Amino acid sequence: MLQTRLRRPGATIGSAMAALAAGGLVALAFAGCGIVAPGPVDTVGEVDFDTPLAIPPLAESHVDADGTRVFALDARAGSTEFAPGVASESWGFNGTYLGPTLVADRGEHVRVDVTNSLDEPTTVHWHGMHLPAAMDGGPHQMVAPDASWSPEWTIDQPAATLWYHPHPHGETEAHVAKGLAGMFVLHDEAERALGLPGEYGVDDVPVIVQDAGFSADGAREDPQRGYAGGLGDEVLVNGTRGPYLDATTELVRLRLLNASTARTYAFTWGDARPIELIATDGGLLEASVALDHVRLSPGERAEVLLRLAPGERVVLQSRMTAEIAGLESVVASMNGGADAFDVLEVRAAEELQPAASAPTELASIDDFDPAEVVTTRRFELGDSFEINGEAMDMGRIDETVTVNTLERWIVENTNAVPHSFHVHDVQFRIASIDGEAPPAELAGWKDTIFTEPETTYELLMRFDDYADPSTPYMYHCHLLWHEDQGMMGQFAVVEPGQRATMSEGTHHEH
Ligand SMILES: [Cu+2]
Repeated sequence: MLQTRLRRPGATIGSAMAALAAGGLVALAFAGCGIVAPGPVDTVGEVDFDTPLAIPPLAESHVDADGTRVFALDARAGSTEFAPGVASESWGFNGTYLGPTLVADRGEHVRVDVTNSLDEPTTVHWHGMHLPAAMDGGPHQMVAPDASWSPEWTIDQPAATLWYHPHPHGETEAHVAKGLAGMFVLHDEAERALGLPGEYGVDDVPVIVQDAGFSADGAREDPQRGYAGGLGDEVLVNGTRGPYLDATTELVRLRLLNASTARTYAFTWGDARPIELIATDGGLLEASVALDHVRLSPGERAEVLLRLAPGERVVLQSRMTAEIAGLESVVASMNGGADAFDVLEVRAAEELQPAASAPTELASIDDFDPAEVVTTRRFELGDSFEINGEAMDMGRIDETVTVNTLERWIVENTNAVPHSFHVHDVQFRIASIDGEAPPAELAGWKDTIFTEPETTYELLMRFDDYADPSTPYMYHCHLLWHEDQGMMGQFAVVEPGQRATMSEGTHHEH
């Protein structure tokens, strides 16, 4: 538990605006938004690590007569004791905070019976999943209070760490911040054959990282806000404050998910050992990469391996710098870009189960052939909550994609602060960043990227199937406040020659 002396000093609107002005940026776009920029936070060495890491339960499922694996998720309100004896209002799936981990195999047909026990509408979006638009859980698949929704699809993508969270237009930040999020793990035969750590909660551990604000007595409170949105001055893992993980094996696989609404992390080990990255958003890399840090913006995932010696303690930290944050230093210091956190302590047992060495080759990833690109599109993330100069309009299809084609999406952040870019339905590859090949940690399958200021990203993605002219998928900034403000657009996948047919008033309400 953090000590109260770590409360961040109150910053003022004046200092926030001074910081923004000093950066010579976004003043017009972000002024008037009530920004009270948070001051720098450093909890390194100050976290007691006195609480066992909560492991989200595995979601129960049954297999129907037709072979469909059926899960059930119920979005509900409740209260959670983030500090013993201090109840805070929270939301969760099948519980009071976060949700169970769904696990499925490639090739399985799955259905999730979603019920909404909240007193307001929400949705459940399957982030990173390749599936029909009508099953995607975006803002057109609203689930009314007391209503239910049962999307089903066939898992048809490599083993990966995906997740689920609400996506109601204008309310996503609030719904996620209250606790509606969970992990969705996919396995396949190729991944199993590698013999990577795979015992859930033992040597294959979900690490859902979220920042939060707390009052001195331990009740949750709304965090201060920077340009990206709310930035809490503490970090929770799986909803646990001050968490430690007892490890019993020589090799541990951590599935890092940044489920924060606004904060970007730079994960490192406290003893400065390299962080061994094996997978990104959409699955395994071709080979592991040893890194100084793993940067994850909201929505991104990373699987990392940790090799342990008997009895040692290793602390997962986040040490952000202005350079990693893509911010000028004065702006970084007021927007989480200079923050350092103790995140999770891993405690190795005195005797550890031996582990085979991890294979050097993890997956074979075929490159897309740029010569096969049929359509090139451009997306400008400008100095407002807009993409290509337009805010999200539920009744407007922005892009129409022909099914079974390869596309090139050029995403240019022309702003002086970072954004991010998430595409539904597909996993993409980064072909280039400002004309250069991406670093190894960005060379695999991605569905969400951190877009640095004044930087251009060339993405290649293939739309294999699921044409539906009447139901769009989303692309958007995954800083949830920005998304809620309208930094989002819609694309429909259609058959050759077909036109997207959705128009205002034809939303699929359930
Ligand atoms: Cu943004």
